[in-house]
Amino acid sequence: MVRTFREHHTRRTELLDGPWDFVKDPLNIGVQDKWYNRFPHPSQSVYVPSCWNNELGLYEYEGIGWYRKTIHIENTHNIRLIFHAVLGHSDVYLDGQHLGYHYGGYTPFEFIVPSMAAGEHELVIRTNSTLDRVTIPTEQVDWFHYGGIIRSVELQHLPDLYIEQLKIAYELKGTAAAVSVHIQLRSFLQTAHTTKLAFSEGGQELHSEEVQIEAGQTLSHTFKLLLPEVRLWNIGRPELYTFQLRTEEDDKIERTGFRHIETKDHRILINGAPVYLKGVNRHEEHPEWGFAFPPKLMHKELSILLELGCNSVRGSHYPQSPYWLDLLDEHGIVFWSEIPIWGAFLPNETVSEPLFQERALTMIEEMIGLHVHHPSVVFWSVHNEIDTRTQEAFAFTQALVERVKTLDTSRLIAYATMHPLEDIVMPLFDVIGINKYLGWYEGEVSGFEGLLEQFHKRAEQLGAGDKVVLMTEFGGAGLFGDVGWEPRLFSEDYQAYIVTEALRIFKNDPKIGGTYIWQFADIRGDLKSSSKHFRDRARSFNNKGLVNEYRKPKQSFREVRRIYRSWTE
Ligand code: ADA
Repeated sequence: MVRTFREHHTRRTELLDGPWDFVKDPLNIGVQDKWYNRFPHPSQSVYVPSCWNNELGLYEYEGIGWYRKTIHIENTHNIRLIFHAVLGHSDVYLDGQHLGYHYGGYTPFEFIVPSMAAGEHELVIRTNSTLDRVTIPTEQVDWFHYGGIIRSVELQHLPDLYIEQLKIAYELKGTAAAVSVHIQLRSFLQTAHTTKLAFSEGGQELHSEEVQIEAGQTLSHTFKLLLPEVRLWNIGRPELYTFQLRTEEDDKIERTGFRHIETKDHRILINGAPVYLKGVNRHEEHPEWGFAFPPKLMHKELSILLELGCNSVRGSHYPQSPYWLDLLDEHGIVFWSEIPIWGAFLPNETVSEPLFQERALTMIEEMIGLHVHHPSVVFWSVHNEIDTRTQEAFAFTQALVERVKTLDTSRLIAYATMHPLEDIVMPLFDVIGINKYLGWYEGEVSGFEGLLEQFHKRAEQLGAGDKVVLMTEFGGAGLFGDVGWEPRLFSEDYQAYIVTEALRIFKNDPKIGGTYIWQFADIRGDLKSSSKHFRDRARSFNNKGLVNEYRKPKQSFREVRRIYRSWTE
């Protein structure tokens, strides 16, 4: 299951999850040797979705991997193949023909095959997880370089006239919602055709009309409706609406919620009321599954976050599973969504590279396309910790922010900076996120008071003094089980001390609108004996989790639970 609800009742869909043949290609000979025509022997069987690094013998493997699956089509049909997420570069082949290429990692891509003949077909995908200086993320990144097909592969049977897109936007006027429904229909027919459209919610038809579509064409069409009284989605009070669009032969279901987001007096307002965000940073990662995080564990993760008293999650550092966002929608938790530009060691020249920029813009489009209907998403974040002191970063940021604005103006545009006192990009945003590790990488945790004082002055000077400021990262490592009488570095005690002291300081600052602790759970790190980076990652893990990698609570978890639950604003 890819979502918590069905996206189609009429359209036939199936997941191609399960065992696929897999072979690694460390010498990059597969293309030359035409593995897409004849898959090599021997191969091993790997479960999809998964990361290959969770298989024995592939723990450290970064590079090219080929997958194969034989699919059976009962009757000749138009087929849509959706790859919900594949890490890195993907080339897809069907019966030896190249269907196309995609670069990314955490967003879907698809291919349409009209009139696919009945019988057996061979689907092959060549993936490459290698990171370099213009991939996103680049080779210097603080998480493990996993590879593989990390989310489901889906096969859909399309009728000759099918729904290609359904997009629901709205504006609230009090409790009335002015809804604008944008649809795209595509025809494989040889002649013009008229079809009846019906749009409904909860079994009640809201709109119907007939539309004509020319032979072989795509029709874009928008209709508007007014819902006189809607119940609003809010933190902890998640009202959701499930809309269905039907044609004579096809359907598409989208779920959304109605809420209004704005900022005022350094606070985020949801439906006019200020909220203080109590959050954590969450990687969608686990030692047994890597980034192919199973839905069952997401349910458990959600219970732990609710237990902690959180009302928000930062999806560090990439677009997370729609299933996870469905759960957040259903429980009224605010989500921060971002693309995987991880900049702490990003060379400044990289941000001016056209290929890097093009990839970033595509990732923004794909992230918004994927998550746009989720009411839980309040922030679109464009990068994390790039060198925002430079003109290159300013120009790049401007392009990213502009792209977000062309796609969605209903959310807040955000980023996270590690240079709060020198940053020049602040004025471009609605929300500034500060990442600082006082008490861990530098200084004492008490230094946050002085730092924030200076930051607010500087923001004022830059004309950004009225922005919402969130503490998007802070914390320190605590090795699970290492407790003692004194708070030593790397002990659970010291980690709990840093986090609680930082939370106290931030909550006393009226210009801070929320906190995201780094991080929810320990994650596997990118520690290499040959590299100068991440040398403090004991066990090859980033150990700053409030829970360890198996979601067992540390002392910091219990302290934060006490604090977050006591904050009632
Ligand atoms: C950065 C970064 C995180 C993580 C953290 C740390 O702020 O954004 O991904 O690497 O530092 O643990 O040092």
